[in-house]
Amino acid sequence: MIRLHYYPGNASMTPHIVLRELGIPFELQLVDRSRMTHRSPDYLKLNPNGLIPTLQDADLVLYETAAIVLHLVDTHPDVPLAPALATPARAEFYKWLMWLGCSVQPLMTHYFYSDRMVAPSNETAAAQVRDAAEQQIAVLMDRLEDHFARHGQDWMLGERYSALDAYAFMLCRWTRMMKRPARTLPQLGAFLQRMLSRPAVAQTLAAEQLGKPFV
Ligand SMILES: N[C@@H](CCC(=O)N[C@@H](CS)C(=O)NCC(=O)O)C(=O)O
Repeated sequence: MIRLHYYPGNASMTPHIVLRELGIPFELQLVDRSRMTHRSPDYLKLNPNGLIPTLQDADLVLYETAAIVLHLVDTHPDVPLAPALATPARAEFYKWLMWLGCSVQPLMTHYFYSDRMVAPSNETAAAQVRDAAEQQIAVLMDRLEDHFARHGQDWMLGERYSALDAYAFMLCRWTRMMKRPARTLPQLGAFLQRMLSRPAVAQTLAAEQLGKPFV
């Protein structure tokens, strides 16, 4: 059975939502960050980066959120969470997946782990990194807002829901304590509400025992 190593609210939320959207059996394995389990020898054997998530699918051990998403959608084509291979729509899917994973998510890392980006104990520099990351995240949230405004549809790819929406939901959710949360933007606010009304998302939040505010 597929096993997802997760921690509540972490990057594991995207594959968690995708697994529930697929409606396939899987088990959740908590990586207890409060006990530094993600740096334990056993976990490092699965994911030498010591990061969450990791997915086990039979003998396959996979890390990196975007790679896990692609593996899940490719192995379950009966539930189309991505456009067909070698189509323009699939190329758009790749573009947005990489944009979320390679452009937005690393800025989140700078924001949440700003102390790691500077010399040890340099709190002033860490605050500057955090503020700069927050400003750049706001610019990218505006870009996402514009994307929705331009196509005027419900989901990242327009009319059709895809795994991208789970990824965008998670990253928008991470802005909820920032000065200008994604939920305050008209298009993204409505998108987040649409996501919250999906059973797979509600089940994910409940299973991860997350409280309000959800977004
Ligand atoms: N590029 C990785 C990043 C994963 C990542 O940064 N995970 C965070 C949680 S959201 C983590 O494990 N942090 C623990 C740490 O950095 O010590 C991915 O997408 O899987």
